[in-house]
Amino acid sequence: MENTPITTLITGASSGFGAAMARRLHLRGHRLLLNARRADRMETLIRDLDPRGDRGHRALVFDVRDRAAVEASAAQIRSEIPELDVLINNAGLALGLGGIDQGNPDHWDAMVDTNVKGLLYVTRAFLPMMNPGAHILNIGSVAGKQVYPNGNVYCASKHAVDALSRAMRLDLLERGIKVSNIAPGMAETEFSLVRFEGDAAKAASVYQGLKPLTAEDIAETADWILSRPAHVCINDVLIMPSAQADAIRTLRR
Ligand code: NDP
Ligand code: 8X3
Repeated sequence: MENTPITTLITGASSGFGAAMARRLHLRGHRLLLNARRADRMETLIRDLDPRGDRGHRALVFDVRDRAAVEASAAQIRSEIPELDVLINNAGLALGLGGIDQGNPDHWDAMVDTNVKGLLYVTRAFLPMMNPGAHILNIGSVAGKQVYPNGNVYCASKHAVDALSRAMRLDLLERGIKVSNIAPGMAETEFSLVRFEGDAAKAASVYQGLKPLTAEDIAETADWILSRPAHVCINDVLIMPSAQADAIRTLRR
């Protein structure tokens, strides 16, 4: 049994996969650094997990698109905590679902800036705290394996995450840092609510007639990946609801 807890940074921890991973890894004894923009949600989560504050969980409130804020947070944490064992790049979003000729360039900026550039900023800023044996887990998507109609820029951003997971694995080999990628299919979180800008009926219709994945399914997968022995790296997991064959085909009853 190790004396010092595993220190894990999860981006996008105020909702969905990130919050579920936080709950699961708390039970595994990790010390959590939870990032998102909504501070209140993370404070509530931290209080629920560890009411007395014994574990030292921290909320790191920043927008992953804001490079200066990411770097300032990393510098602050580096002055307080000696090393980071696990980085989970999970923060991300889709905005809109429509043809490329109808696309909103503001949505494109938000997706590329969050899903791709945000992931890069966080990884670059926190890597100096990571030593041999550390682990980076990127949350990609089936949309990073296959494009689907009207998914254009979101799919492109997740293809970039898929490529970056492979590139990081090459570049960090000599530093002994593992890199894993989880590529989920449809999961019911706040993802579709965000995609359709608060339209709850439209968001619910995405999952109508089938049983989607849950955030807990992804947290369980992350936990399994992170708890493999030191000599084993799970490079990539494509995880789908049984009712979804690929990015395009679903069975609805
Ligand atoms: P949610 O909308 O429930 O959670 C997204 C999280 O990302 C929130 O905590 C949000 O926090 C955070 N986030 C968004 N933008 C930023 C930002 N600029 N800076 C910091 N944090 C940010 O969705 P999911 O849990 O489903 O999504 C998590 C990841 O999984 C995303 O990368 C998504 O693309 C991916 N994914 C989701 C699938 C699904 O079907 N649900 C399937 C495959 C992949 P806040 O708003 O407080 O900043
Ligand atoms: C989220 C899953 O199929 O909506 O990445 O793109 S999907």
